[in-house]
Amino acid sequence: MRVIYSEDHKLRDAKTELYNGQLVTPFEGPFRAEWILEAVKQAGFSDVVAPERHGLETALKVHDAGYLDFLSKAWDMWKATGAEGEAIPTSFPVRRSTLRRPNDIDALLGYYANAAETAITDGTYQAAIASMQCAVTGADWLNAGNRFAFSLCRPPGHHAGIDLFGGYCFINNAAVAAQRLLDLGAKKVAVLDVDFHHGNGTQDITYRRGDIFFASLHGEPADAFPYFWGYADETGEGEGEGCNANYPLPRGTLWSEWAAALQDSLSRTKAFGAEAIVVSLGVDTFERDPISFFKLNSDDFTRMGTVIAKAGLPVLTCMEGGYGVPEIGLNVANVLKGLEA
Ligand code: SP5
Ligand code: ZN
Repeated sequence: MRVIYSEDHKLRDAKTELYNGQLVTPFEGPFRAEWILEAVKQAGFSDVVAPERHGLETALKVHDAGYLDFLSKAWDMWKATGAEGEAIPTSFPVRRSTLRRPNDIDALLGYYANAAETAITDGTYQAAIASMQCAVTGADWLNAGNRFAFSLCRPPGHHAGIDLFGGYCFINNAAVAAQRLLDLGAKKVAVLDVDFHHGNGTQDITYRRGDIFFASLHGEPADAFPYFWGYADETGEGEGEGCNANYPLPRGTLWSEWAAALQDSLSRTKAFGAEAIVVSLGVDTFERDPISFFKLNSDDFTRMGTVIAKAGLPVLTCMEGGYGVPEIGLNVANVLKGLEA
């Protein structure tokens, strides 16, 4: 298992997250990647490398050019207004309003946001680029004939849509990795999203495409972020019809029910003809995760890796969520151990 990690994740160090009506220290902070790297090394995964430099060529195939341009300039535009705090969206296009792109930075933030908890800060874009490079480098490792890679992406990516940021995500690392595998010759790939939250950004990107099968296991949208995506009847459109599989699961879900959904998603992945699986790995399905409501324990994460490996395909694991508790490191390491078992 090659591990790809960039120190540049530290450039994403927001001071504020809008949570329960207050500006709190973000759940998604640099400590996460530190804890995960430490635990992964502790578990014996010692092949840790920095990502290769990659430009925006692959990202531009899954994201809108105006959106990436906005991300690259948002902090400077925000600072130029004299604002004291971090760049938090406050006004949004809604039902019956226009979707014309505005000029003003406050308006642009709302135009490109799918949630308001996530502030853009100095260094956010640079960290998001490094995170994306970890994913691309992992895809290249698989393309070279290797079975497994772990891209320790931070910030995460699965809530980042074609032209949307939010849910702590800016660039969709897993989607960029999937695109990279296709560009290098794969005909079909799958993205399997096991984060507690629905991978709405990945679904947005893949929904009308027939070359990427997207499956997501997540908390029921009526009760869990991102709330407005992730129902089972969202099955894809056009060339992508039948290539999207959502598995919404209730509060308190245990391994047994969760594993049944995983098994189904893997059968569908095989039937689709995927040549590789990109796993969007969130460990926020853990029983003590501070913002989620599934009940997986640390041993379940080992089982998860083993079940995914049994599909017999190359697996690129990209880091997504998982918060608050020291066990996030152990849980990630357990998935990697399970994969290689
Ligand atoms: C990558 C990832 O896991 N992103 C998750 C982003 C979740 N952000 C909003 C969470 C809202 C949780 N609300 C908890 C109830 C508090 N009243
Ligand atoms: Zn999550």
